[in-house]
Amino acid sequence: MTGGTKVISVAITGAAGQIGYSLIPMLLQREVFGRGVKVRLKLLEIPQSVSNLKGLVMELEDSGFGTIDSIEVGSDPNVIFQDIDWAILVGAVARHPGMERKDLLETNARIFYEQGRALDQVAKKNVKVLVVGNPANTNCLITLRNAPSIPVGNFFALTRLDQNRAQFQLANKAGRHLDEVKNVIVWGNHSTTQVPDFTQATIGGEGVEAFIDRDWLEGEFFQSVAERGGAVLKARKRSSALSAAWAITDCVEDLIRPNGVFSAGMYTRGNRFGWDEDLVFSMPLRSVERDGKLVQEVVDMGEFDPFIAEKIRASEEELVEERKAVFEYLK
Ligand code: NAX
Repeated sequence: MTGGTKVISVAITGAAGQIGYSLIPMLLQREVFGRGVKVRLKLLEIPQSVSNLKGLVMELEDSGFGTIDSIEVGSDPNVIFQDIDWAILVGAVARHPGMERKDLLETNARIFYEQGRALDQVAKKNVKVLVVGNPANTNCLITLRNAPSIPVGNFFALTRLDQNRAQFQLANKAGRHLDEVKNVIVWGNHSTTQVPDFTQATIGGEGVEAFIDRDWLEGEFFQSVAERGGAVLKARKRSSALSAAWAITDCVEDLIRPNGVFSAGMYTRGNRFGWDEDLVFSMPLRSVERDGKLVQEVVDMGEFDPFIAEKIRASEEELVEERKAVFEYLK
């Protein structure tokens, strides 16, 4: 608190990237950290992009956001992560032509290994960490394994964009308003093996199969959600940024206020589904108050539909393979 106003420290990495450009004003404008709460922005970039970042800072200053307390920029996570309440880890290296997937995993593993260690050393022990940079689930696993002093329940990987994409596809196909679509769960990896679970979803309180043919749900629906990012890239010549920023703010809100069921990747240790216990896996969560603190619990959605169970198994296998490729970065 400064002068009675609550101030929250929020680190955003990759802040000079295209998601950062949409995300930062959106977080401030939607007041996701609470009405009237001021934000101490701590923006991390690689040294070559700090100058770009300074341009963004000038724009933020010129926009006159009343919700900004201060802005700090830098390229050392040990400085930027000092005493933060939130870390939104967007910065990552994109796959460039000719780059093997294995090299992509390793390049990013190094980033999240370093940032996990920095969080462990200098962030508040109750910091909440949302990993966005791809491969998001495995990067989140590396981060939490390298930050052992922070509870594993404070780490999340973004799959809310997949949830939002799936919700739109269902509403659009059924010819109903988006608001009527509920309980769309995304299981597994944020990749093409992700599992948008239509069997739990409802439209206006009824199961989606009352409106939409099962063949379409198992075929085109799955494919269109998995390939939506690619479709945006093809059309826009740049990857999703506005919708990604919106999904990040949705997810932060889900984590800050009890707001119903949402999907995010969380650590699988102690899971009741029989999955490998050392993965970050997207699952249905709910924020609930316990002993005066807001925590996230896994929502029981009942038995899995056999088609969904098989898809979940494939996504789990993919995550196990990703983990093998980065084993040397796991503490
Ligand atoms: P950009 O390439 O526009 O921006 C990435 C930024 O990260 C760059 O400015 C770069 O300099 C910075 N960066 C790289 N290494 C860094 C490091 N070690 N520390 C700090 N900053 C670093 O990508 P953008 O479109 O903004 O996407 C960012 C990441 O989000 C990508 O990995 C992307 O694949 C991922 N996404 C994840 C999504 C999800 O649902 N989990 C959806 C959207 C997005 O595709």
